[in-house]
Order: sequence, then C-alpha cells, then structure tokens
Amino acid sequence: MDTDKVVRLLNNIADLMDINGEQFFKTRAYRMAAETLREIEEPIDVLVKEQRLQDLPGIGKAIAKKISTFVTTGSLPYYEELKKEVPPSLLDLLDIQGLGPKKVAVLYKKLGITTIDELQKAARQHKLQDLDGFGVTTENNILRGIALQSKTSGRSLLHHALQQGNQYVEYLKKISAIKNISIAGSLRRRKETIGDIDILVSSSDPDRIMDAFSEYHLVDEVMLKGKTKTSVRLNDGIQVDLRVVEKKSFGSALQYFTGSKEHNVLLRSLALKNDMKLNEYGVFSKGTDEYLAGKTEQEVYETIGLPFIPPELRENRGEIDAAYNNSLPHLLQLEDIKGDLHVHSTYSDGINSIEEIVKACEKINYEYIGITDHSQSLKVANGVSVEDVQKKCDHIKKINKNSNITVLCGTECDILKDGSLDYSDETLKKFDYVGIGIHSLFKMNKKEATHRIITALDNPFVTFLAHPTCRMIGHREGFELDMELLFDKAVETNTFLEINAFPDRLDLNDINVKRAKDKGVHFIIGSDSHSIQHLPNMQYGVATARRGWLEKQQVLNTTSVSKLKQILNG
Ligand code: DGT
Ligand code: CA
Ligand code: CA
Repeated sequence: MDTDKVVRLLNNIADLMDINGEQFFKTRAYRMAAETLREIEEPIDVLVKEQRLQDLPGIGKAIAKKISTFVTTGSLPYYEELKKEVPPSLLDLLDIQGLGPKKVAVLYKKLGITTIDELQKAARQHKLQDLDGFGVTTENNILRGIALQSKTSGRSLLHHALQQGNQYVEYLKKISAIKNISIAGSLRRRKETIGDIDILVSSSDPDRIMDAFSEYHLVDEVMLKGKTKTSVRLNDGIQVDLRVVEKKSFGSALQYFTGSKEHNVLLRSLALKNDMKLNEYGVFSKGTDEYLAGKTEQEVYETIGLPFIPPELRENRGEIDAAYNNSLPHLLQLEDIKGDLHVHSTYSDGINSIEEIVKACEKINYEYIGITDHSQSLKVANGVSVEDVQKKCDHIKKINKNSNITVLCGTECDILKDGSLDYSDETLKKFDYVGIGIHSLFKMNKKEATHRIITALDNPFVTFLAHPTCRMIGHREGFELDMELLFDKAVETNTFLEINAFPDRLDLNDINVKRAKDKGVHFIIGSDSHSIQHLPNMQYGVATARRGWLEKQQVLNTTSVSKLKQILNG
C-alpha cells in the first residue's frame, strides 16, 4: 500500500475527531503519527509485516494497530464508524480560512451543511450570523475564505510539486534514449504555488519517451499524447506536461518553457533589437534565419548579449536590465546556510527532543542550531513556562558540552494583542536570542496589526520577527501590513525579518523580500521545524530568498558561528 494513503487516513481521522469534539491530545496523536509516516522511506507494508511501526517516534500501540489493520485489509472499521457520525465531506470545509472544527460542527448540527456549495449558499442568505459563535464578520470572512480558496485551488504548493517533479525526472532518467532532461516552468522558477509541472527532454526517439512517460506508476489519466507534447494527470490531481525536443534546441526550449511569459516577451524584444530572433527552437539571425545558438541556456543568453539569468529571477522584475548592466545579484545558495534558528522541540509543540534535533543537524553539517519554543501563554502549543525557560537553557548548556555543533537557547515569543511580549524582559534576557511572532487574533485591520508588530519590534531583546504577515497559502491571507513602516522599523531596530520556510507559509514572500532588501533589511531563513523531518524545508526558504534577489550577506544564518555570536551579543 502507498504510504501517502495511510497518511491521508490518519489526518482525516484526526480532522473528523476534531469536528466530533474529541480532546486535543487524542487527535494530536493521529497527526503526529501521520507526520512521522510522511517522511519514512521504507515501504509501509514492510513496517507492518515486521511489526516495527511502534519503533517509530510518535506512533503508539493503538494507532500502530489501526495502521496494520488498514494496510493488511484495505479498510479500517474504526474509520468507517467515524464517517457514519461525521460526514467526510465536512473535511473540505476545514480547508476554508476562518473555519475550525468547532464551527464546522455547528454548521453541520444546526444547519445540516456538509459541502462548500451549501456553505456558500447559506452564507449568502445570511443564515450563519445568528449561529452560536458566529456573527456578521464571521459570515463575511467565510465568504472571503471560499473565494480565496478557489483562487489558489488547482495549484499545488511548491514543496509537493517539487517532490513529484523530481521523482518523475528520476524515473525518466533511466531511459537511455534521453539525452538531456530538466524541470521547466514555474517549478524551475520555484514559485510558491505551481499550476502544472513542466518537464523538458531532448531525444531522437520521442515515441519511446512518450510511452515511458505515460506508463509512470502515479499516472491516473493520459490527457493528451503527441509526438512533441504529452500531458498526464497524476493520482494527486496534479498535471504534468512533457515536451521532447531535438538536442540542438534543448537550451532554447528550456529557456522558453521555463518562462515566465513576461520575461520571455522582454527577452525576445531585446533579441530583435540586436537583429536576432529567439524562439523555442533556437536563436536565429533575423535576416538570414541562420541558426546561431540553442544547445544550452547559457549560450542562448550569451548570444543575445546577456549573462545567464537564474530561473528564480525570471519574472520581469528588473532582471533583464540588471543582467544588461552586469548587476545581477550573486544569489544565496542552500550550501551557504550554516544553521537553522527556528526549530521547535519537545519543550513546546515539537515532536523531537533537543538531543534528536542536534543529531539531525550534525548530519546536515550545520554549525549551529537554535531551539525556539513557544512562550507561556500559547497553551495550544504547550508554551514554555517562565520556570521552564531556565531549565531549558541549562539543559542546552549541558548538551553543548558534548556536541559538535553549537546549540543556542532561543524562543518564539508570542506578540500579544497590544504589541507587548509574552515574557518579561527579565525572562527574555535569559535567551541567547529572541524570535517573536503572532499566533492569535488574526482579525486586525492594517493599522492595528502594523502597530502591534512595530511596538513589539521596539523591545531591545528582540532578534527576529517570525513569519511577518502570518499568511498560510490557500488558507489565510495574512495581515495587511504597512510594509514600508515595518521595513523602516526593522532597519532602525536592527531586527531581522524571517523568511519562514514552512511549505505553506513562505512568509515573507518573494516580492516583499525584494522590497525589504532594497530598504536595507536583513533576514533570517527559518525552517520552523516541529519535527526533524521538517529540517530540509530550509530549501523552500532559500528558494523564496532567491526569488527575492537575496545574496548571502543579507542572511544572518549564513554567517559562521563565531560571527553569529558576536552579532547576537552586540
Ligand atoms: P504555472 O504552470 O501556472 O504555475 O506557470 P508556468 O509558468 O509553468 O506556465 P505554463 O505551464 O503554462 O507554461 C510553461 C512556460 O512555457 C511558461 O512559463 C512560459 C512558456 N509559455 C507557455 N505558453 C506560452 C505562450 O503562449 N507564450 C509564451 N511566450 N510563453 C509561453
Ligand atoms: Ca507549469
Ligand atoms: Ca504547462
């Protein structure tokens, strides 16, 4: 059985239990088990057969038994019973911004609502505002949430599309008839959401490639099959386009199909100005149609008179001018990252101990790691009490004696409603550094929210602002903030702004990163890991940073540990 199927089952059970009003710690057990399985590479059938599920972190006896039943018999009586109590279509409602399990339960029990369509209709007829815990604002928010969801629906998050795309490419690479292969499109540009995956191949035997492409084990449906282009839909709904070109056109086709369209339009007009024609087949001389280049992207750009432009910059945001003037940024690379300063441990809502995190980070070759657990008032995330802060910092001191990397004692301290912080200065002083972030009361207007954050930045103990807008892609729009004011304040107070690398956050986003950089802001990139399996998400933060034109010197966690300590102490 596909492990993904088990992961989905566990998450669905947790969601349905939530709607059913079960206690938090019960549903959390299912979510943690799902989280663990999601990253396990061993086939689930083997784990079940050898009865090793329970050896995995976060999987207890009862859940292991349910997984075994599901994997061996293909169904789970417990889940079937649960679905009788709570219609599974309610799970779709949970995806809407502003709707949690409690509200979904009310909608179902009081109005019999089970689908998004029914919900939208009821909201438009103003039937929601009189329900317990609802109101006019909630009703409006739900309508906005439905609209927001339809805007992003059909697009996949970068991390998911990248995993799927890379696996597909690995599979295709085994075909000997393939000369060159690359991901193209928005995925190669590392956009935060991906409409469809584009793959480009050069080969002299397109038929063979198209057959193999269509026979991939995750393909649900072959939508179109031709000599140069084939499109399929995978079992998760994502579309993949494959194009096959001749070797001498691989570079120009890669350039063309990487886009963006806007970048290409500008590049073509520049080519024309230089008496050349550019299309997916190559660069040609305008008068004679003579083929000038096309094998590699590098030679395509060079022939037109430009240095190579990294895909992440190809959005028509000034990159062609910068290339022309030889002032392209030397983009930050994943290898430049020397540590992660935003990680949660079992001290709050993470599933791994600090020791486990340290071990995992040693493997990544980090020089340092900062443990930033939630603060006291964030009860849902098991925030660290004032007494435990000292305990945690002492514990970290002890770990440092025997570890190859430096462990820092940090916090992700909550920003309260009025902009004050959830720990006193007395407590904040105990940390090596302080991250701050908002985790509640998301319904503030621009002025209030900006004020709340700016006030918090004035606290002299603050090092960085976590996920500045609090958006969740497809679920929550995030605060509308006065960005100029925020960036100015960050510069004035020497506060680093985070690029949160968690796949559905990527906050700040590419555009804001570039704006902030232009104002002189400095950044940290944090994985916001709640499990060691999240640590590799750093790559999506780096991708966002690259799309925001960042160089290594603008990112705190590219500095050596000695320099970092100097900065944190200074
Ligand atoms: P997506 O899939 O919506 O996330 O965005 P893209 O950029 O991957 O767009 P897609 O898949 O429609 O096309 C891939 C690339 O191919 C696109 O970035 C630029 C190029 N392309 C596609 N259609 C056109 C077109 O009509 N004109 C031009 N100039 N380029 C195109
Ligand atoms: Ca695409
Ligand atoms: Ca496409």
